Amino acid sequence: MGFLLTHQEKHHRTHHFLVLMDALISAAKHIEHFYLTGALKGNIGLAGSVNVQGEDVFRMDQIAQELTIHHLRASRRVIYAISEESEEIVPITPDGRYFVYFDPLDGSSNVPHGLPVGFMFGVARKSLEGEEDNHLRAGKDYIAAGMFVIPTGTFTLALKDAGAWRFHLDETMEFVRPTRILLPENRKNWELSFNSANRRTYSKGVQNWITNNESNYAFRYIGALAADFHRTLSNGGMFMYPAIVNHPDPRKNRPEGKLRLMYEAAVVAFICSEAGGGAVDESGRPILDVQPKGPHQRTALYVGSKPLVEDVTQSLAIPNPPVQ
Ligand code: FDP
Repeated sequence: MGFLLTHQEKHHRTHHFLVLMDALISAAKHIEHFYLTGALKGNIGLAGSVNVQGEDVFRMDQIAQELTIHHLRASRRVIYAISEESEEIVPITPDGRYFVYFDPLDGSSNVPHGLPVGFMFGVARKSLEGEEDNHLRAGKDYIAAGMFVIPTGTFTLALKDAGAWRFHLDETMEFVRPTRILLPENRKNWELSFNSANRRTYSKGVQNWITNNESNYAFRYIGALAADFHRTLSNGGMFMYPAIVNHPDPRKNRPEGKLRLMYEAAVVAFICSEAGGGAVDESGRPILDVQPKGPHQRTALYVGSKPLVEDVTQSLAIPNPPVQ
């Protein structure tokens, strides 16, 4: 909080954002606690329902959702929230100041194993001049975005035009020791991260790009965006979740991509941009420029070190070259 207070004072900003951040951090600490003790308390089983994306809901997902909404409500600073766990936009405080887009427990296949998951969020502010129409904001209009990697006690927060910062949880449950994150230019530790089982379902351009580049880099995939992207930020390289366009069963194609724009792709794109990197969708368009048409819109994602994102973008521009 000291870091944020200094930031707000330096930029002559109000205390409202601090109250909001306090709510998000409190929610994350509670989720962290429930996750750490989840296996013993029986919280990591299935809750027996499916969410708006048609996926199984784990009990932890519900706990994380309820905790987050509770803290956002208590802050009295949030007009409405969009959450992966709620089909409808969640109205919170009509005279609030911010919009919060979040996924309280991203990477749910890791939950039954107690392995890393993410609590990811983006924040936009209502228009302070003129009419507010409550439209869904594109990533370039977020004022902050962050991700807690649970239960590792790490928190990465990016503030508009003020950098990406990583914090660590100390023994008193405070996030301390902010370190500025800039993607390393030296390619020595760069990594590629994608679900390699899907590679033959990608566009031919992307398949060729992988064939031509994969031997230059280490490969890592944990299966939770926040955890995989955490490595990308530290080591450099690129995380990608391309569109699925060549599945042997065409019904399983996902030309629109898998990840959600507002609380997954735009969050990591915002953080990456503040760390000196880039992010594009399947058409090579910057993720931060994509204007959401709906709260749960999906997108393909290529995010990480600029030279790699720019390079793969060239392959995206080639519709369907022969596979090499
Ligand atoms: P999950 O479906 O397990 O919740 O969109 C969510 C996400 O995880 C990301 O966190 C992760 O990067 C990706 O999907 C994993 O998808 P695959 O299992 O298809 O690799």
